[in-house]
Amino acid sequence: MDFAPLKVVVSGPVGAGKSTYIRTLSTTTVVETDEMATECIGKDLTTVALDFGTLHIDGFEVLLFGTPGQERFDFMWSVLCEGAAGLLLLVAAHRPGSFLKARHILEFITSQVPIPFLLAVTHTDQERVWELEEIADFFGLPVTDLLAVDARDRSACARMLHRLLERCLPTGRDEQSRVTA
Ligand SMILES: Nc1nc2c(ncn2[C@@H]2O[C@H](COP(=O)(O)OP(=O)(O)OP(=O)(O)O)[C@@H](O)[C@H]2O)c(=O)[nH]1
Ligand SMILES: [Mg+2]
Repeated sequence: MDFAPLKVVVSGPVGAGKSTYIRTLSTTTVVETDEMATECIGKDLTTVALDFGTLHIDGFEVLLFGTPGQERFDFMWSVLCEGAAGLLLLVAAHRPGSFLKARHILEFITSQVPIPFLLAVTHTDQERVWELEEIADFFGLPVTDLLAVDARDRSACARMLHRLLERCLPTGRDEQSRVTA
């Protein structure tokens, strides 16, 4: 039985790993809109419109749409969230200064489209990181809404997506996540 493709939005503050996450998981050529950053954001390139990639997982075709992280491109959030089945909000554990912004993104998106979401906590391998429980407290969420993920690690990214799909599909499948390579 064929299922309609599922749209998943990957959002979060600058440098959380959104573009990396989509690049890591996509099995088709990723559409990227990274340009040289005009502000000091701790890296050279930044997404200015969207990232787009696709993959098959758990029998579904998933369309991954990444948002820009910079505030001045905030208008893209609602554009990209139209028709989305779920949201992955990426938050870098070593950048607590970005948590408020991340909470704002989460509140904005889920107030526009009340979709299931998970917090993907990246950069947990860095020094001086916040623990998952502390981040959950900051967001006022149960710790079960958070999962540590290295956006460069394909298995970890697939596990995260599998967990989100279980939330998007109430009759979600229990079998191990299968990513088509
Ligand atoms: N050490 C470490 N690095 C990571 C992890 N996840 C992602 N990265 C790196 O962090 C950087 C994130 O950059 P991007 O993927 O461009 O981040 P982004 O969220 O798309 O940023 P904007 O488009 O500017 O909003 C990349 O250099 C990744 O390789 C992680 O868990 N640990
Ligand atoms: Mg990006």
